[in-house]
Amino acid sequence: MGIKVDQIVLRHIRMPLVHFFETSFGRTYERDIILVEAIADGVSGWGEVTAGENPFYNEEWTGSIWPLLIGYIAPRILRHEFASLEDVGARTAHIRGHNMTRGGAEAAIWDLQARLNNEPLWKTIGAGARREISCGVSIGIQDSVPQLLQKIETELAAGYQRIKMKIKPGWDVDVIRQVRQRFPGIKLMADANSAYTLHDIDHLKRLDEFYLMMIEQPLAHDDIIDHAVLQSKLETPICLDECIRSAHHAEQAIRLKAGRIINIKLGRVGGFAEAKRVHDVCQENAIPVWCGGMLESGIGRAHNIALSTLPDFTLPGDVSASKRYWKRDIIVPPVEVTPKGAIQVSDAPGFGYELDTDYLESLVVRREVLR
Ligand code: OSB
Ligand code: MG
Repeated sequence: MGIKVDQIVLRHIRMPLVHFFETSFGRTYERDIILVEAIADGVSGWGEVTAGENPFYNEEWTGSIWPLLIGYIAPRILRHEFASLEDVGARTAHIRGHNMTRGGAEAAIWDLQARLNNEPLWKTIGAGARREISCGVSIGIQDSVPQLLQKIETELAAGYQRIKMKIKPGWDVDVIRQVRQRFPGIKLMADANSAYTLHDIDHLKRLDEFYLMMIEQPLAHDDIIDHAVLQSKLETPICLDECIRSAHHAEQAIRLKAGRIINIKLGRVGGFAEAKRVHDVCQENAIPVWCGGMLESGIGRAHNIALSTLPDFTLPGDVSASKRYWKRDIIVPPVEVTPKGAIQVSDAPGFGYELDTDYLESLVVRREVLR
């Protein structure tokens, strides 16, 4: 192969969420998303930068992405001869942090290569272990417990295979107890987004009675060592999200027994090549993985579906139907979930969906063409 990008178009789009989404670090009402279009020989590949509107999940946010793409990433990608897709991430690996921004550009080039090859992205990734992926949902912190119970009921009725609820101090043990009373048999897990410290060990141990599938990232966003201490005291498996930003981190976390499950997010680890390496490390060590989400538009969602067909993605992920987030998505058809809570994997070239170009353009608030 070998690939050379001759033009990059950046778009900043604004999309209102159907319902606000609340995590331990705050509420989101509408998404500001940066899309990367990478063009070679008149063919376009698409990437989505998965960072949020504020630097609260990690250091990246809408405002950091734009100048980094223009000033550092695009100049290193444009007209560079990449011998292999594996080399794309390496070209910007000297940039500290900002994996989601680097990953958005990297993913666009993987998608571009898939389209140049006229093959589905999952094939380019070397995945394709399954024809459909298992879906769970992530439910944000609600204004009241009855509201949460109602939401869970709706998602179960739609077929979703597991429920993840966001927790934070003041919205944890007592709320989970009520959820468990109402839904004793469901696959249930909790995501703390780094809201606790080791001082909360006794409090977190109280979660063991609810036989959760896992608790996700209870401690600091950049911590692995304290998670190992906590895991040795908890029966509930810990799943690591924020703190796994590379395959090396995954190796270290596994060696220290900091968790028993890893959530892989394409952007958080800087793109497809590193996501595959994280996957491989986990698979070699019998650590199951699942695909996390960042409230993506259809483009990021479609990338997540392709990634989720790697063999070690054995647990239901957070990749769910477009309509849970968007009244109208920028891809057609939108991502749909079967009554059994699965998404069928598309065999169409690239990320497998068409772009709704007119709608996409109507959402653009900023654009930059780089050559
Ligand atoms: O920690 O998984 C997370 C959304 C924004 C930031 C962090 C997280 C999330 C989610 C949503 O849980 C997952 C989704 O896209 O449905
Ligand atoms: Mg998480």
